[in-house]
Amino acid sequence: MAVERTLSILKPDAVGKNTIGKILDRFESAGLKIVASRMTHLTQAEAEGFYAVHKERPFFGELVRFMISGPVLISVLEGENAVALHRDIMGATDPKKAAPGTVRADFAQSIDENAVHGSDSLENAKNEIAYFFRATEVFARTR
Ligand code: RTP
Ligand code: MG
Repeated sequence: MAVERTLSILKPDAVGKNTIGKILDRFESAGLKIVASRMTHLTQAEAEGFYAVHKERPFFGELVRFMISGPVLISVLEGENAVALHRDIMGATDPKKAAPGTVRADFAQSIDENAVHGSDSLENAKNEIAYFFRATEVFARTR
């Protein structure tokens, strides 16, 4: 397996419920390293651009409104098989269908407010990381 990087966003519900540390602990405990991280409050244009792939879907307006409803914590996670590993830790999109012990089962309320975003492919991860971080803001972890 190869070392990969993936983009993780702790969404406004997770930040609002003061569960940043508990969720990041799941990622670190699984062996993923945080190699970049920033708290920000997304603008409407940033959220629309980030989720542009969904712009024709009926939930797009609600998704963007939710994503700009409060600050988010955007991180780059690095590790073996990071894209799929992070998705496994997150659990299914709908928390009612998410496996026990996953972040969405334990911290999310609904399919609309589901605590965390994770890149769904290596190619999308590269694009999503570049959307939010300059190369100089992502750090090698050598110790
Ligand atoms: P994410 O992109 O946020 O990591 O979530 P995901 O891959 O698990 O799900 P995706 O299909 O990419 O959908 C993005 C976000 O849109 C909302 N959604 N609502 N009401 C619905 O049927 C529906 N489907 C998706 C969710 O908040 C989802 O995280
Ligand atoms: Mg997605």
